[in-house]
Amino acid sequence: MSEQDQRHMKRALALARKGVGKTSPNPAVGCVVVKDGRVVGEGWHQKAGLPHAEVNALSMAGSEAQGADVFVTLEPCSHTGRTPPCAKALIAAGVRRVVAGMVDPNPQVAGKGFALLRKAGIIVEHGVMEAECRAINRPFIKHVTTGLPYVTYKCAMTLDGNIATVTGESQWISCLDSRRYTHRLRAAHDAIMVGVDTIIADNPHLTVRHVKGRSPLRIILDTRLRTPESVTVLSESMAHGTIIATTESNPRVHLRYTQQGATVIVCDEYDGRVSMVDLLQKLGKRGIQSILLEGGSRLAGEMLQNNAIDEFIFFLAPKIIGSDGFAPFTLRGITSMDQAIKLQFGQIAHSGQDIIVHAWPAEA
Ligand code: AOF
Ligand code: ZN
Repeated sequence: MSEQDQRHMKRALALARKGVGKTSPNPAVGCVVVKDGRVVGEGWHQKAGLPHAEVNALSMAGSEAQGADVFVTLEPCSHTGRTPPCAKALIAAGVRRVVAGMVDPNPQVAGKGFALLRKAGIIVEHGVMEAECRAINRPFIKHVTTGLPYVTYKCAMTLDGNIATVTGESQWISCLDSRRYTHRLRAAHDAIMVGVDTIIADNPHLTVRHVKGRSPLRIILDTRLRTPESVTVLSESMAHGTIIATTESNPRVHLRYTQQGATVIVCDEYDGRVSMVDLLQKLGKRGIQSILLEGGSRLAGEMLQNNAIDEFIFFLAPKIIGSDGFAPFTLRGITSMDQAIKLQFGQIAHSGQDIIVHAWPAEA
């Protein structure tokens, strides 16, 4: 790959990033059209239902697209979804070469876009800056290939690993900058998930307030339907965006919540609790691509044990609470280090007085 190709793909990635967190259930995609070394078109996918990145870039390029090279972070689509196939638009525009970051993992595309382009005599290359292209679409890749949502667990903890004091108080462990960051995270997810104990203890809003952006759905795990009807997330303006996941199928009790506008999902029971596997499958089917898991520790421990957490974001505050506090995961029975759940660190950054640590499950 030439230095110039890499430069153009970098630009396509920067364009794609403008859409990250806004395109669900679609991927974020960026595209650059280059003619005789000059950029003549740029575009990115802004929202599901709106034109794809290639179509936006081609429309900016106009007749200059004829004979041009196209750099796109994802394989151009070959199917008609909410919008027509990009591969056909590229063929119609008469481009010479298409350089893509990665194959579209959507089974409806998965190589068919490249095949269409090649059949029309267009030069196709792919795998350019593939790792970076994949990294911006982890939730899309997981959801489109497995049907399951991508789960990110976020927690604020003291430097000695506590998420609350013995009385359950946790406001505030992290600084204002970190809380703003959390609101940006919320705005970029389809749903926030918490356990019913968190709802009872904190009566949280679970909305986006500190930054601009839309509030995601709220999912409460509530095996025995203990959520009080008076909580904030069931208030008139919020209940329609709240889902209660339970195992109880008592329609009379459901009515308490559904009459307020909330949705109740009845799941299989596993070990006396909502089956995580069943719940995640049901949420995935509803088109929920990404979930921000915000606690409490029992739910986080259970999700961890089910290998259901895809990404971890820890805010580390320079504070110490000591041994009366609560740990971020309720998880018992690990007695030797080789039983430890192993993670690998990703990006580490400062956030006001805190440190943000990204981690992923360690590759086996
Ligand atoms: C592209 N360029 O910018 C995006 C692509 O329903 P539709 O028509 O929006 O199609 C959605 C699918 O198209 C999505 O699942 C993914 O496979 C692909 N997204 N493809 O060529 C784009 N956003
Ligand atoms: Zn497309």
